[in-house]
Amino acid sequence: MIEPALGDAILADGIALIRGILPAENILAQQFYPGGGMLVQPEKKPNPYARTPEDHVSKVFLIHRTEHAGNFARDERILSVVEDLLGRDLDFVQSQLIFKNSGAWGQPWHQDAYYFPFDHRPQVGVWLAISEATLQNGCLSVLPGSHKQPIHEHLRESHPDSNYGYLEIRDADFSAATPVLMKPGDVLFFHSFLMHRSEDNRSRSRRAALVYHYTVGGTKQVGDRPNPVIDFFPVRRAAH
Ligand SMILES: O=C(O)CCC(=O)C(=O)O
Repeated sequence: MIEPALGDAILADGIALIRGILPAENILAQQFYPGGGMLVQPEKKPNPYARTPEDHVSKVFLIHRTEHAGNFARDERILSVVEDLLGRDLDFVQSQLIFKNSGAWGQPWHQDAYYFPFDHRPQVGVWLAISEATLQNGCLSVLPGSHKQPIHEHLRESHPDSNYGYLEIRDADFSAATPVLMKPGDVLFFHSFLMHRSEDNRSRSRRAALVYHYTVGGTKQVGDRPNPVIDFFPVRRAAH
C-alpha cells in the first residue's frame, strides 16, 4: 500500500504537463503531443463530461520524467518486490499515467510482452491505483495462470474510436477472467505474459492509474521497430 497522496501528486504533475501542451480545440488532430520529454495521448472516444484538458486524455507516456513519478520509480517498497521476482539487477523500462476518463473504452485483452521487443523476458508490471478501481469505472481484469502461455496473436480492435495501439487477443478462453478491485494506493505486480484487460469506464468520474515496467538489468530492444516509449535506466545493481 502506497500513501494515496503520492498518487495524487503524480497525477497533479501529469495534469500540469497536459495543461501546458494540449491545444484548446481539435485535440484529435495528433496521436501524441510531446512536451518535457513525455508524450500525451488523447482519448479517441469523446468524454461527455469533459470540462478540462485532462478530461480528454488517455495516457501520458514517460511520466517518470516528472518529479514525483521519477522518485517513485526508485521507491524501495516497489523495488523490493520486483527484486524478489527478477533478481538484484534491475532496469526501469517504461511508464504510463492512465486517465481512463468517464466513457473511455477499456484496453482489450493483451499481454504486455507483446509490446516489448526485448532480448530478455519476462518483465514485471506495476499498476498503482491512483483512484479507486471498480467494475463500474474500469478496473483491470486478469486471466489467472495465463502467464504460462506463449505470446498470442494480437489483432486490431474493432471499436471505431479505439485508441492508437490497442490490440486484442481473441484466441484464448477468457471464462476464468477475474476483476481486480483496488483502493487508492493499492499496487498490483504482474508478469508481462499475463493476459489482462481493463473494463470500460461506465461511471461519471475518472479512474486514474500509474503503470511501470521493470526488467533484468542490461535488457535491450531488438528488431528494426523499437518502441519509442521505452526508456531503460538502472534502478538497482547487485553489490559485486
Ligand atoms: O489501466 C488500464 O486501463 C490498462 C492498463 C494496461 O492494461 C496496461 O498498462 O498494460
